[in-house]
Amino acid sequence: TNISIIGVPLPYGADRKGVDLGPNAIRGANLHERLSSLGYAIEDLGDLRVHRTLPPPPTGEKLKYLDEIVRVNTELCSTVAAEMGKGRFPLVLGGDHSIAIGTIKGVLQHVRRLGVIWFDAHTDVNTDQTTASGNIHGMSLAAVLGYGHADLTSVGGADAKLLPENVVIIGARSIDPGERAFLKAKGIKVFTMHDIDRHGMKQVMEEAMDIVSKDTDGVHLSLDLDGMDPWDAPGVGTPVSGGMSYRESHFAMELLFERNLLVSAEFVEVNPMLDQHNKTAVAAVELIGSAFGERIL
Ligand code: DIR
Ligand code: MN
Ligand code: MN
Ligand code: MN
Repeated sequence: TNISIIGVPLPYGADRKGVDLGPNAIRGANLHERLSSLGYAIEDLGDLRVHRTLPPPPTGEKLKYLDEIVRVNTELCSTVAAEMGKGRFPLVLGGDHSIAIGTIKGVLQHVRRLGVIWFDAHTDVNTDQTTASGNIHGMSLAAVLGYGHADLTSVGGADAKLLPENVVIIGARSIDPGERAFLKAKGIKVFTMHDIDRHGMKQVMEEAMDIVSKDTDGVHLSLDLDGMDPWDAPGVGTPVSGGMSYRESHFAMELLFERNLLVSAEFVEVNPMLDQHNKTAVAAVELIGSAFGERIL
């Protein structure tokens, strides 16, 4: 496999300074060395251009920084699609989780029937109708399913979308009321922290992988570092206690590699300004290592 690394230093979907520094923090934690030593040929395309400063949105805005988020995601979508067209594996580094819109829409241009594993403390299925924060990183999964503001759902073409039966969310523990209703209405499978406690990561991952690989031609991993416990990944904008442990998260990645399902992946929400000794970027690189075949022995 040839891997194309694409940095997306976008902070606007989280509306929090520092997450724009995520891609370089992840590179700085020896990402290239780690993947090279596993035998992959890597090309780092660098970072997409993102406007450095924008005027703050009016209070109560339901889609903060919409235009810039749509612009960057549209560019990301073309970049991801182009790399996949060359037979390469896109590895996208965030930036906030709104970039899942561009990544997934780009992947969908090549893999029409796509499964998605969404690793997150949250479920990111708000729309402009349900959001309390106005932060678009809480709306990205809804957008790629075809719900929400038309500017978001039409990135890379409105007809390409994910089907709810091909998506699983793992690690959720903070779900807004509107999101709960959405997940139920669409029948999206959510493995909450309660499910991981009850059944263990092995069973959860096996069920999850069965679901996302059924009638699909490839799986995308969208991994929000806040899915991990803040003890192991403190450098995130919206930490929620009681998350997946260091080992549980690793084990999930190891199981994913064994099934060889992935066609693309993204690691998002690393915020070095909120981190302790780059711990969260290091965790991201270690998870990437496991997802690409690293083993302890
Ligand atoms: C919350 C937080 N549900 C929102 N979402 C986050 O703003 O819509 N997603 N932090 O990762
Ligand atoms: Mn998220
Ligand atoms: Mn999250
Ligand atoms: Mn590892």
